[in-house]
Amino acid sequence: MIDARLLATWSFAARHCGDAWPRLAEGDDPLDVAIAVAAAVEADPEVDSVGRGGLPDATGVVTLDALVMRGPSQLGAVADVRGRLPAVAAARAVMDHTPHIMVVGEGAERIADAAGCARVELLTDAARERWEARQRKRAEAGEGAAAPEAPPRPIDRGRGALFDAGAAGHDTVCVIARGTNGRLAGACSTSGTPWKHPGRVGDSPIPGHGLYVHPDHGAAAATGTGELAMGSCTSFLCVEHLRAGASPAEAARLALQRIIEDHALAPHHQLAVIAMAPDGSVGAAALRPDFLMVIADDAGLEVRAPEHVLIPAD
Ligand code: SD4
Repeated sequence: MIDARLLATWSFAARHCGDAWPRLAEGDDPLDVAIAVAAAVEADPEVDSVGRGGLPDATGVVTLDALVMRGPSQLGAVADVRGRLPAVAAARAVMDHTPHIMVVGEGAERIADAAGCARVELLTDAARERWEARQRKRAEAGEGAAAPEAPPRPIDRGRGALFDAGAAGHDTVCVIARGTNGRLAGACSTSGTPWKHPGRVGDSPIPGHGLYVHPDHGAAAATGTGELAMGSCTSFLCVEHLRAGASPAEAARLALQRIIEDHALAPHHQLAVIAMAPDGSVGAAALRPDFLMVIADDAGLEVRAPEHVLIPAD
């Protein structure tokens, strides 16, 4: 009997992993289950950065990016999607119903409509109030209202929300699943960096950057400052370390060590990597503290810190 296991980023995924776990344990397709968890997080307005409830771009518009993947020839992604949920279902439709891997903007919204995604106002009152407060603050400070701004990093105290009231950060739900058939699959979804430039796309929907799955070598996903992962192909690199024989925690640490080597890090930069080997063993690493991961398996549901934190608390 092959052990099934679910692995996800941030404590806000715990309830949704718990809900989906019985399906995986009973033999459901791991991609279906990973997508179900990501879709549930997207729909949860208490999650302040993914899907409905996510913080908007500089112009007050929430846009979503998503990727689903079973392996190098089975994957689909969407980016810059407005007003549709779940974005992961649209990504699945790109995989299942088009010869392409990524579709963006209006084209992705058409695919979402054809896939039966709901038309939803993604900007909640709470997110709008935070955007308006940010606009006021910047106007008072005499800064251009739409100028780029470095967001504070997300802090996970295990209470669901990652950002103190008035602050803004960024994060993503990444889910990796191993089914009872031993197959791996992954799904990730994000509303990206708050106050991002309109049209900005991060690492999450890009294969090998925000998520990578190889059926023979393992799976990895990243959350945090997308621009770091995009410059160093973090998820792909992590899976390459798995392929070379590293444990999941060590593979994640090595992928983040490359980030430290490649980038001049700023205080708001954070990146965390979760990894699963083909045998179902899991591990994670984060550049900085305050990242939590979720594991659901036969032993129950666990929310815990990664094995490695490369840069100690300030
Ligand atoms: C991005 N990595 O768009 C994604 C989402 C995020 O922390 O901000 N994650 O950069």
